[in-house]
Amino acid sequence: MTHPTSPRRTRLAVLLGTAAALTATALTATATAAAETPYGAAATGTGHSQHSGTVPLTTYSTGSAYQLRDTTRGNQRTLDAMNQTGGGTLFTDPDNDWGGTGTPANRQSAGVDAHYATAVTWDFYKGVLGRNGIRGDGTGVTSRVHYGSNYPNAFFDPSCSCANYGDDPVTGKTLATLDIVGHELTHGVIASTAGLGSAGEPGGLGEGTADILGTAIEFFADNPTDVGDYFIGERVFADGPLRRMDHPSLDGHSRDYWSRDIGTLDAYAASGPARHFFYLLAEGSGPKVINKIAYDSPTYDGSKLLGIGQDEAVRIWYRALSTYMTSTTNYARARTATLMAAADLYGPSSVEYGRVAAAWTAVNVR
Ligand SMILES: [Ca+2]
Ligand SMILES: [Ca+2]
Repeated sequence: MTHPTSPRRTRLAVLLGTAAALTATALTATATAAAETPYGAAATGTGHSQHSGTVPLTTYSTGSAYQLRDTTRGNQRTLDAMNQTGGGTLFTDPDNDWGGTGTPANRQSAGVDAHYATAVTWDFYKGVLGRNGIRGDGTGVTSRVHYGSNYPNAFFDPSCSCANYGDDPVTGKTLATLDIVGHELTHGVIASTAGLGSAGEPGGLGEGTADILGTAIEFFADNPTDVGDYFIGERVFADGPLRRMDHPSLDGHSRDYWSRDIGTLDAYAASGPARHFFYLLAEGSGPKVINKIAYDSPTYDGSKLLGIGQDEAVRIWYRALSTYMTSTTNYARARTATLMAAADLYGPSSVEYGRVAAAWTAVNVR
């Protein structure tokens, strides 16, 4: 259990992209425009990441060097923020082999994590959900790693489609893991779809949505080093994952079930029932081992639930988000939105429809 005044609690309260963080930082997406050249071509490099092992990277050859720039996915670029909170320098490399354990190669390794996970996120949204980029218009994301100094946090700025990742001062690791990158970029998807507010129940649903899709992206990557799990940020911090989905309150902060006061809590605590709903819908209640990790998900009323699988649960949540949710959607309306989405996708008499209703009831949203 986490003590309320521990450093970890402070981190929870600010972690992963609040509206205040977004407005506090004006990023310049054009910082590296001068580094680009019209005469290069896409290339495939090799990245040595901090969190995901050795991974392929789509890079860009200028003819004399390589850049962390992906012209096959909306010109996504990855920059070194050089421990500042503005500007940044596009990562370049002479031989297209990136990262590693040495210095300065280790600075590149954080860029590898971000560039890789941002490409996976693009492929997930396009391949699984038919969405063309975070904004839906084919434009890519600008990522910046080594943001700030001793900044164990990350955030997304929709105004420039820019994602920023700091480094944890304890472990020295970048925050740009598959699930955190997926979480941050999903804040961009939310901004382009439902536009869920940042406070109250809509704020909780926004953070829940980011954790749900971030987790789906981690599973989608099928990476043997960072295997899929229902934890958020499990690879970064010395004291374990930030949040979990099967039993949210085990982080010492989140709520497992809806209650009348939930809209008065911070958005991370208030996101607990959304995460828990998704886990129950996907995997069901009670003990279960997934990728060698043991879970045991409880229900509000002691009901025993069967899951429909993560793939269908993701499709239902995304359709609800992109079709029925709005800036003011609360938990009761999220239940309605997901039921409408389940009816659209699988029919109003489907097994899926019934299990959506049961999973909401199991987190006390009736
Ligand atoms: Ca993992
Ligand atoms: Ca995870």
